[in-house]
Amino acid sequence: TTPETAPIERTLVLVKPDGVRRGLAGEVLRRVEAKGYTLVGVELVNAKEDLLARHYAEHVGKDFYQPLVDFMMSGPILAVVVEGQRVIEGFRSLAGATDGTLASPGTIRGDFARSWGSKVMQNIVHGSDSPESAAREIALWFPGL
Ligand code: RTP
Ligand code: MG
Repeated sequence: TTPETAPIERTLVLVKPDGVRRGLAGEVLRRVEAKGYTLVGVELVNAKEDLLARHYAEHVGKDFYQPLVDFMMSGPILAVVVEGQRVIEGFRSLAGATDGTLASPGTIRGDFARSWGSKVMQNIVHGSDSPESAAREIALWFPGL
């Protein structure tokens, strides 16, 4: 019999400006590598508004959209392409729930993010939510990859 395999996926991980500011970029990469995923692209980016508008196209028009974009421009972002079997779901699981207050301890957000009021967006990391989002986002942040 042939060994059981799952297709290898790629996902886009962002360590958001709060994560970089707090010195958590290495901690995020450590958790990704400890889980067994592979780093295939890493870059520190000062994102411009047009890149963020395309990245967050699904949120344009929501009340948190402009504060979110302003937050994402408040400092450098570590953009990372991560590869592995089921890595899209796997990284979302490592990241935890969007709201850091509610995210389970043991997850990146649960261990490092608190949130209230306008700070809900400061949740350390982003991870693509589907294969379609991953392909779209990787093309935006790593046009050469
Ligand atoms: P992400 O895209 O960053 O991985 O997070 P997510 O899927 O868990 O959350 P999503 O719904 O896609 O929202 C994107 C980011 O917008 C900020 N946010 N603020 N009510 C609010 O103020 C609010 N809701 C969402 C968060 O930074 C969230 O990660
Ligand atoms: Mg999302």
